[in-house]
Amino acid sequence: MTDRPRIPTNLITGFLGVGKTSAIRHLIAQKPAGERWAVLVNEFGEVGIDGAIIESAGTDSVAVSEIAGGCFCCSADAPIEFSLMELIRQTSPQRVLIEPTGLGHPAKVLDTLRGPWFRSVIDLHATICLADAADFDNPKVTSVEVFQDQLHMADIVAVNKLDRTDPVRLEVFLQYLREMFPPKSQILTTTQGRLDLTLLDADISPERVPLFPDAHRIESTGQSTPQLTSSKNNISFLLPRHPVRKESRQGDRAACGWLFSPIDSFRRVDLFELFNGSFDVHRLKGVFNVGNEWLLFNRVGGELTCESIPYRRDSRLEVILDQSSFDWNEFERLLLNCLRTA
Ligand SMILES: Nc1nc2c(ncn2[C@@H]2O[C@H](COP(=O)(O)OP(=O)(O)O)[C@@H](O)[C@H]2O)c(=O)[nH]1
Ligand SMILES: [Mg+2]
Repeated sequence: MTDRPRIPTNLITGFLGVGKTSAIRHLIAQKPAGERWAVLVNEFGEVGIDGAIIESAGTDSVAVSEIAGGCFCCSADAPIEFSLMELIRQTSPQRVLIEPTGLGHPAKVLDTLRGPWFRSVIDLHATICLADAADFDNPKVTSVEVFQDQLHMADIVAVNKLDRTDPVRLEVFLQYLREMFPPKSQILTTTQGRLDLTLLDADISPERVPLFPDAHRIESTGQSTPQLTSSKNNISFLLPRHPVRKESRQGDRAACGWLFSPIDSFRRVDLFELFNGSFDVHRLKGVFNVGNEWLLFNRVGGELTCESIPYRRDSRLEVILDQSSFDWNEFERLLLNCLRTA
């Protein structure tokens, strides 16, 4: 592998729900014909959704791998080295994009990419942080050291969700970004993660060091270590109406995911009602068979959106809360109530 040209690689960072996956989908849509790309996605919850979303957006020339069940920045046995090397070995990509979890600290990943495993394989390009000006107004988010370091370690900050950003708040946030040191290579605004392909190869300097290198370091929670999931693996274990449930917890956040048989079909109105409920969701995402089509649900804070998606493998849901415990049994009962009767 060492005699090949090093592979341009970008980290696409940002807090929960800011638009990282949307940005990757948009970048994939601009991929030059004939180029092979690989995308490595890390998910906080045990049931990965982003891999499915990105796979649906791509073509055969985009390989997607997903590490679910914890951040690769803070888990003792996080297999980023193995999984990324394997992805590169199997697919010989001409570009690699990496989406860490919204709770992920970029420092360890950047160190790994610059370290002995990848130095001769990867050519580290711009780290692009998506950000939401509303988060900058939310003390629950601004107090998170990982959030601060995601901004601090980015070469480029793209302030997303401009369509629902108050202009005064936006200006305050932009001013903060302009005053950061070392200065950003670029600061831009966008919606729906629309990043221009040229950003991936933008000039970057200098090498940035974290403000909080110990934020989000290894925690021993007793939870399982991250799994390299190919969502393709799960189907044979899924019986209709008997979902597999995977709970996890990190610090003061609880997460839970479900996998349903592809045969299970849900009533969309009931899903809308359940997902719009008044529980303290930080992030909810899922893909569901609703009979005549499959839908991708996305909730960030109180905002729920839904779109059609070509993914067909299984229905799956991941919920991340801003609280450490929750009655998941009751939530699962309500979820099962959304199933159509056979
Ligand atoms: N209103 C609005 N919603 C957006 C924008 N960009 C992304 N979203 C939505 O925000 C949610 C989270 O986006 P996603 O890309 O999955 O964020 P990620 O968690 O950072 O990967 C999805 O429902 C997106 O459709 C935007 O510019 N404006
Ligand atoms: Mg994502």
